Amino acid sequence: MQLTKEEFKNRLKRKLNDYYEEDIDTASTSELFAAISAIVRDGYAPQWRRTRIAETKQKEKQVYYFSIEFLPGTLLKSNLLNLGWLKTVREALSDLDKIAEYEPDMALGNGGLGRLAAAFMDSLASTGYTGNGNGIRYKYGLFKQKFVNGYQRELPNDWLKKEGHWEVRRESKSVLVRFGGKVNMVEDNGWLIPQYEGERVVRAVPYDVAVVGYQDGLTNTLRLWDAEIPPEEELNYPTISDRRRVEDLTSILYPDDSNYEGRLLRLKQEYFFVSAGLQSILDYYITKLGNKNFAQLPDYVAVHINDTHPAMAIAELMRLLVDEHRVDWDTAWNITQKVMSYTNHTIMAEAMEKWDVNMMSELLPRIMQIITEIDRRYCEGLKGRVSDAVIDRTRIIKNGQVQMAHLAIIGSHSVNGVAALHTQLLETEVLKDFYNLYPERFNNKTNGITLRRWLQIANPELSDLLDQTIGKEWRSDSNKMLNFEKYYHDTKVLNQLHEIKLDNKKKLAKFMKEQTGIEIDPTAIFDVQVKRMHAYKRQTLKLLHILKLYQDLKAGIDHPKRVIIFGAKAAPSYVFAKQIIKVINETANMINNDPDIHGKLKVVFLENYNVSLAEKIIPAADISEQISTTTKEASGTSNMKLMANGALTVATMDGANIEIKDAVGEENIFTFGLNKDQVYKYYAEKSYHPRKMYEEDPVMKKTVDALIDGTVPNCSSEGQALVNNFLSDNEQFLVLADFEAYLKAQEKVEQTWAQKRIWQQMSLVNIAHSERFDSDKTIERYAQDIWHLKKLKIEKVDR
Ligand code: 26Q
Repeated sequence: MQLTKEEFKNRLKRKLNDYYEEDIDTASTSELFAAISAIVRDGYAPQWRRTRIAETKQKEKQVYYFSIEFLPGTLLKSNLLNLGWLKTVREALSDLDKIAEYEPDMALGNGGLGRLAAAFMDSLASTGYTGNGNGIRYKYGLFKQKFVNGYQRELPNDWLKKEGHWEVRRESKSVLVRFGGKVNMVEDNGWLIPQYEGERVVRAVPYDVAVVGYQDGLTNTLRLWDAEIPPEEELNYPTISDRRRVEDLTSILYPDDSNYEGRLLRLKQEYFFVSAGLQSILDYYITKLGNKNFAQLPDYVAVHINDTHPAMAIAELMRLLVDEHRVDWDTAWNITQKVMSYTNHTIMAEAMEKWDVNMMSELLPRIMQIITEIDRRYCEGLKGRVSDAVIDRTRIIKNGQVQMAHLAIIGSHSVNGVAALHTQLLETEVLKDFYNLYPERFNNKTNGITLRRWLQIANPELSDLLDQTIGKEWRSDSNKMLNFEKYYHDTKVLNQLHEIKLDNKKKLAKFMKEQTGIEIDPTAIFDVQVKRMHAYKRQTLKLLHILKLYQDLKAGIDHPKRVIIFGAKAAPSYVFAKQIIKVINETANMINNDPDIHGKLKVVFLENYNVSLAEKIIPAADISEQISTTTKEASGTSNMKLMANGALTVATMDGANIEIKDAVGEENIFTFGLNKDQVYKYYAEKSYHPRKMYEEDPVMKKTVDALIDGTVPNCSSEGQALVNNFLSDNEQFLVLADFEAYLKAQEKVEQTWAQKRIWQQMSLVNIAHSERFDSDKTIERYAQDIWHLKKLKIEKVDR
């Protein structure tokens, strides 16, 4: 029996009355939110319990997804949707959207990597696999971004202060994690066991968040760890600053998304959640599954490490098996390799994690010993079989540093990239020595997105149109979306598509007006670039395009009306990224207030881009900017969300853009720019001389000069910094090399915009083919190829 409107209202009345002695029309938004979320928790509780029981009974293999970031956004609507209640509740409460806005984003991640982890959690539950997330319960999520005089300011994101949380504290599942001290190996019955001295003991307390699968899926668990002082250790933490050091462990999420910094606290965080997670896995294996035969562990457990941040799991599992459970080294190593698998998310050298050996020895003496032994055996095993140079390049410990990617590859049975090109580059360039050694370990798993959130929740109007045309099955079977292509010549559907987009643009225009005061014409082209601010993603190329349009309009050269919308946070320590923000904000200010432009061009940089803001912007986009330097964007996922919502992509042949092009066909995407061979040629031959390009191309020169000739006000030093960067032979991201091609691609955009029907048709093809990037499909491939999972059988429940 499905929940009816009346039944929902009765439950809501009861909760409001019990908790607050209020009624639906007298309760405040926060009270309504707390009451509705309590009803939702009651709704999934039976399924959560059944999933747990089925797990212990059926004993199917489970995957544990270890990630230092999870970025689910808000959970109210997605839980309602997955319970099958969203429509009913929307009908019962006209202001559901307003109530839902009360919920703070669970922003325990920086960007793509964290969002992918959240999407995978949803997909595992929805496709029927038992998958558990393992991460950190940060007290403060990713910083809140404000602009002051055009500069980025960072404010703390105190997401836990509001009530109505989804988490359950599971004190009884706490474990202890040890740091520092000295370790001596002593003999015990012929076995060398470590004796610790003077170490600090921290208690890891799990907070479990239910991951509700779609419709008849499972309800899985995302386990996030908090750090506390163990009650029995109180005396070892006598001072306030001792106590604070424990709190600090899980206090903040590192806001750097690509620049590696070897900070001690980060190393502590990594070990903390890895050790806690593995201990709880082994506890479960021993007590619930009643198994002490660790050789069988790989038949029951897969541990996946999301980038190298959890790579210490390899050494920690060895420690637990060898030291705590007395498994011999070779057996333990065999088990570990079979259990572990690793996803790489970047080829950029500056993002590769390396930890100082001395730092690691001091903080984690036993782990460092184990890594040293893994490294020693690795080198010894290869000696004489491959050249010393290869051993030297691939070993784990080098120049006093632990190469985490090498540890991850050596200790895993699977290494995957996140888009076809990215995996190819791993195999042929970045990790080619490893590929030659272990070709069978390498595989590609192109990223995906949860279409449920990006269509059914963010774009209900488009979802209704799909229902009316192709039927509702696409909601649980995304393959069906391909049928939407049958409406390619259907004028009525094309017009409806246009109306829906216009409607979404009106809503966003209203929101932008409220946020920024800028007046927006919803019939203009909405040109969107949303992602972290980074030199390689080239928001700068978009900026140059804006300046070119501005100069044209000033000179009387006409262009269709356009609104350029940015959303991007810069890492607080990333000076260049912050300079770009300042310059874009000043450029926006100048253009938006220039009467000569007559509103033909507007630039809106929305503050604090996050999942919730993405849900507002993406359904309103006409153009999706995916303009990274080819080879640099591992995959990208906003590209997928935008195409699913009918935006047309302007793209370099980088990351998953290539697969988007393959899916929609060349005629339904605007591609431009250097290909991978051209990019590598510039690097190899050191033949990039942008100043020459600039001197020889008057259009380029005039555009770039706008940053330093006083055209853009209030940012002369930042403007100069950008220009110096563009003109340097060392500028790795080749901005000026792609400038002309980018302008040409944008001219094509304008010509296509003038042919409304063709635009709608292209949009329709993009929507239909976004099915290819459904994360349910990605997760099926991980489940089959890497983790070897079987689906859990579970009965349907009444909600
Ligand atoms: C590392 C060390 C110390 C502190 C922070 C970090 C750190 C944190 C986050 C390094 C990297 C990240 C995040 C990387 C990320 O989001 N990468 C993106 O992953 C997406 C999912 O695979 C891809 O689509 C994007 O192309 C990739 O940039």
